[in-house]
Amino acid sequence: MTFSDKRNEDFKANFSQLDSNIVRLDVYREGKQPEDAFYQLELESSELDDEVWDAKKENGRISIFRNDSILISFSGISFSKPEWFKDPDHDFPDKWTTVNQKIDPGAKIFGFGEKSGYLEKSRSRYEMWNVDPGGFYKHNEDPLYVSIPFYILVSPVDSPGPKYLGIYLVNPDYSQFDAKYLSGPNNLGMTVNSESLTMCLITGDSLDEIVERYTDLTGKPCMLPRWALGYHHSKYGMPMDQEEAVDLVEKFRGRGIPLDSLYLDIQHMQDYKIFTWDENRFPKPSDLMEELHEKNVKPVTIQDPGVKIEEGYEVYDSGEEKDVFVGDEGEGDFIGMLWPGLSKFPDFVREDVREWWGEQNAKILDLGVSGIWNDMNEPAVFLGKDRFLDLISEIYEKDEEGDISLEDFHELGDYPVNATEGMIHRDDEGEEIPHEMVHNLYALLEADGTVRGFESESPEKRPFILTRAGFSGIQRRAAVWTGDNTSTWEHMKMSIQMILNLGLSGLPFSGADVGGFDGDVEPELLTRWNQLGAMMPLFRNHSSIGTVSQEPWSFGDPYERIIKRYIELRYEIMPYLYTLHYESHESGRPIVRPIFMEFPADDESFDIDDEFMVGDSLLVAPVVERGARKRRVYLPRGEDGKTLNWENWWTGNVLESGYHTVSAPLDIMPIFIRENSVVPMMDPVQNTEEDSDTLYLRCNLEDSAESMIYWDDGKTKGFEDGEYFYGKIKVEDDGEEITTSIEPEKTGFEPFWDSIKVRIETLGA
Ligand code: MIG
Repeated sequence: MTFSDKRNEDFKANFSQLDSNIVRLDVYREGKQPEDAFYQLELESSELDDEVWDAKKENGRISIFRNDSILISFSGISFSKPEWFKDPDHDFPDKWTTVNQKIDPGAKIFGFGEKSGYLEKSRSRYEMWNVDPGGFYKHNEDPLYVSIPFYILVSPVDSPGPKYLGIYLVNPDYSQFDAKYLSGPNNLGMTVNSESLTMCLITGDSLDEIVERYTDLTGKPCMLPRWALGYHHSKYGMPMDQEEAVDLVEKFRGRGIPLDSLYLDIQHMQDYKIFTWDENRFPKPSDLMEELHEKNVKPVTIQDPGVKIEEGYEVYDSGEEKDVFVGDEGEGDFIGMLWPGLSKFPDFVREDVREWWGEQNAKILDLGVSGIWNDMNEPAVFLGKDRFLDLISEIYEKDEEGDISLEDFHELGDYPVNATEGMIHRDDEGEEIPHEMVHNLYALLEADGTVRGFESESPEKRPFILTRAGFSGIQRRAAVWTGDNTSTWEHMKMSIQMILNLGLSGLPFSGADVGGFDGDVEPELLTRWNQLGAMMPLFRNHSSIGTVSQEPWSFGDPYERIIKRYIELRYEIMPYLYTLHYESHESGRPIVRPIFMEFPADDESFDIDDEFMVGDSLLVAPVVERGARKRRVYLPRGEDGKTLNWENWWTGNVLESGYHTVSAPLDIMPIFIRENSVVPMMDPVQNTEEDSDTLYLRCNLEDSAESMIYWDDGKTKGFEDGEYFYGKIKVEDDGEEITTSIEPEKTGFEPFWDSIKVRIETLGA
């Protein structure tokens, strides 16, 4: 159904349907029907089914109805920048499409991917443009590394529209969202740097359904190897050489602290040249890889996109030969400054370049590297040609004036880290594509190339890619970490809100640098952050060069003992976490969820932003305040306000729904098990290669509890051919005895356990 308005710049607004739950809206100029967004998606839509949908134009508004009730209405359609627009840091071509949506005054907004700031996203403005904020970011700093133009409106119960509505702006172009209501009360404005705009409106009866459908569109999260869920250790500048790498791992093993992965940051390269090893410090990389594998530790190496310009350097030479690099608006290839100095950037837009990137990755994977860490892929460029020439002329001018000072130099040195101006791409047909159209897709396309490397090295193995930048759909290829945070309590708390919103944005596997990246961590913060990290999908300790060492043992006891205990806990609940990971791969649903996602009938739960659920059984209330030895906890109510019993994980004490102040000495992060729940567990192994022979069932049992359990070989793609175990655990207490059973749904793999033990007793800290 198409609407037009001759007075208003001849716009056309066309509604079509993807299915009975998703409508597509295209806004464009007469005669300029938009094509599907580049690379992203093919959205096959058809005429609206008038049994389900209806659309109307009244008083300058266009509204869409589903089963006779209004979904949402739009106004203010224009092909210019809106008044509320905030000038971005980058120059964009002057082509804009703007739309306002009327939203319920009481609506809450969630999603928007990787945004710092509060869990609820209204009263703020968001930009979608992948950048390196440089150094570290602050509360509400925007934009950041990842762009996901998707959000969910949750309306009050008495609102005329649906309770949940997902809105996905399909354009990967730069966009800005006004959730501050600058465009008018209860108007959520959206403007995009394009001649047309395509969005999908996703309906559903629950947040779960909305996220599932959003990932039906943009892709399901990849199934990672099991070691991805283990404890990962990383530090920029460490290990500095081969011996230190082995030594570090031996310290973990010697202290009995579980470890699954060790990261090698840029210091492992020769002069920061990607896919190389420093000759003196890492002379025998394949020996090192072998040694790490013998100790069941998976090496992950960092790879930035910038390729150093240096004849004789294999990666550069072969890139030149195949003409893989991004072009420059002027002539030749774009040249920018990155870690290795003047560099060129692969043009991942092209299929053959992604293939070439895959080959480079395959070589390093062949050597024994297990995972690839894609950093700087917004892409970050320290200094582009334009800025460089500016700098030179500024220096000349000042010099001619004869008064160039040290301060001047400092000012000149304050250059941007996102100097992508001038980049120009080519598609597979050789057509030029302005950088602005593909900027937000750069990391996603890079990941596509990286995956090819894994596939050619070993088609059977599941890839592990950790990426800093991304766009909607990155969940298909990679895990995300939330970039450069700081070793502060504020950042630890903020990470919860970021990770929860990432999960609501179709990206279930993410994590923050545990302990904080920038600055010196204090022992108490490191301890509290490891407690929190143990419950997050990605559990990686990472910090910057020149900051205090933040290994689990860095501050001795009691910190080491406590951190160790929580890393062990991580391994104990691995069967639970791995099951959640598998389910998130199948459905797109998050692993860690805001309280209200599990308890939407409980209004109070929407105000809770410092607790979260892991799956549907565990409520985690991390301590995010320095010096706190107790904390206030909200335990939500069930359907129809039903009071639930929540069991304290550590003491076995039962508390009812409502607010409580619970004790949280340094060794306790409050965790509660939901009434009638069972958490499948195993022994606290030292890494995911080790097995436990017992399946423990930790229960909070009134009468009966159920949980699913998934297990497979943890490494291969055999699960795609049915080589996995999936079943329903049931524990029942009829007042006399407790019985357990597992009803298998799939038995294509023999799971780890020989025996099953019910744990109802207190575990103790
Ligand atoms: O310009 O590789 O976010 O995790 O340790 C800094 C060094 C480059 C930024 C990443 C960080 C990594 C660091 N990198």
